Amino acid sequence: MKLHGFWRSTATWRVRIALAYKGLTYEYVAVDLLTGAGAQHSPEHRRLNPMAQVPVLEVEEGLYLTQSIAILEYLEERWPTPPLLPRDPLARARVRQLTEVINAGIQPLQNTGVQRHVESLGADARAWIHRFVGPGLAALEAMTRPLAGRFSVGDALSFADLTLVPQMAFARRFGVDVTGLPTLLRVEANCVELEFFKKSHADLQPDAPR
Ligand SMILES: N[C@@H](CCC(=O)N[C@@H](CS)C(=O)NCC(=O)O)C(=O)O
Repeated sequence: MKLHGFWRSTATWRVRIALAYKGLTYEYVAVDLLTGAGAQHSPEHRRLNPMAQVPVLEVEEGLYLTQSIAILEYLEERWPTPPLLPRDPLARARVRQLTEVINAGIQPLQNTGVQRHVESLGADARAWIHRFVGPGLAALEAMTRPLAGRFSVGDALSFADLTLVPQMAFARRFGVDVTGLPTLLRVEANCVELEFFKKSHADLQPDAPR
């Protein structure tokens, strides 16, 4: 497999953790989102993903999957062990609920293209990010509190944790106050001590600045 991504892209980071957790090897293709107009807009990349975003997982020669959560679902169905979804239907739905708070409710409002557009309108992209990421994480904290054990939903690792860890890193990068989120901080701490989270960290990727 080949993962087309960018070191600090939170959506790419989710997929990296899943691949590492499941022990799957892959080739990494760096897509530089920042230099010039961004390599995500090149005709070559748009052919893989007309949304001009990362990640893209090339599952077989010439077969491309986009949308990080669809990719996680694919990896889970094709390599179910070790699992990233609980067996119980309600617990599975809870995992997806928390995952979508970030995937649909927070991340789309903060991505590079949105930041650039907000700036082009003469507004403050950082203030924009604070407006959506702070309250989004506060809502996630309230929803996670009654469900969490060692991880976001009970004691088993799931998609919800794979979306949480990169999102918390993003929040800190932009100075969003995360100190009032005790459940999310506890779950994050339990995740980041694990080896596959450590090796998936943005700063350790080949295209991260040294
Ligand atoms: N829903 C998509 C979101 C992908 C996304 O927003 N990727 C960002 C990086 S985290 C991106 O490629 N941004 C480039 C841009 O906005 O120009 C997914 O989960 O894969």
